[in-house]
Amino acid sequence: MRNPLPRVAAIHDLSGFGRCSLTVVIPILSTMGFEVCPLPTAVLSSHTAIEGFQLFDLTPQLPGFIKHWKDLGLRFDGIYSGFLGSAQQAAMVSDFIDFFSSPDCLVVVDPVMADFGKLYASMPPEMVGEMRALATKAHVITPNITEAAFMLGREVPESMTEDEVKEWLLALADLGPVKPVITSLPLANKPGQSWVAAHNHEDGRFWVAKRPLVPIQYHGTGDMFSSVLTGSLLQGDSLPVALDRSCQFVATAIRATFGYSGLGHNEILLERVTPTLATPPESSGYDLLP
Ligand code: PXL
Repeated sequence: MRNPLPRVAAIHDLSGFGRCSLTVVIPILSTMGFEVCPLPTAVLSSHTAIEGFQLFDLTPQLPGFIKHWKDLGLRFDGIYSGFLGSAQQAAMVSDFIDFFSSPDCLVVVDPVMADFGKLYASMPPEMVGEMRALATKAHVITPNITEAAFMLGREVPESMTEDEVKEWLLALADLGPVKPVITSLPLANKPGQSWVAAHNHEDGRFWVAKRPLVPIQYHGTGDMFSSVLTGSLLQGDSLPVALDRSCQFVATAIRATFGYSGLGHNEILLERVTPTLATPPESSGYDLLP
């Protein structure tokens, strides 16, 4: 029997402050009409970019949690992983996917580990190889440009042409995922624009969505992007519509926040914009990359 409310296993950390992972994933997917079952990978006082963060790694607890879910006979329509508490967890998530996925289950791996050319503070270097291996199990992966470079063993580019973006997407698809997406693309000759691109290896097409750049970085926007993309694909949207909706949602959240003075990088006003996810998708614009 199908789950009357589609159910998603969300394998991410719980960070008390800083707008990321489960505190972003749950409200977004829940507003989009999904039951979210969190499998917490770690509990933190805040995300790891805030000095003094406290991290409690749940690696020893994961096998017991997963066994309980197996005993309960849970079935999932989506499996969506993100920040892992240790490199060993990647193999656990991989086994989780082998056990719980079915032909109709969408598997999304956000290989959260790095940004701006550097691994996050808690990330061991082995995480790169482990995330690359985990990505082979996913239908969709959503690395930012730094994570994509690390997974492919390449330098993080300062700028890229559209042809290079296509070649990177093909290289990511070669790792296994049929729909690779790259965010935070440094497009040459496109100052003032934020680009995300995707490839559907089934039909060979490449897609791009872009928005005017707002001159500020807020934490958690990558998690917002991947969560909306996951929800949109699970709702049955095409890849370019899902890309466009995710990009639009992040742009709306940034604009809703930027107009206030005094809000910091960790204070994006998510709840101000989550209700927009409950309405039918309104296309703002995507392009086919020729
Ligand atoms: O937003 C990605 C993310 C998720 N979880 C934790 C993080 C980060 C990025 O820094 O530190 C704990």
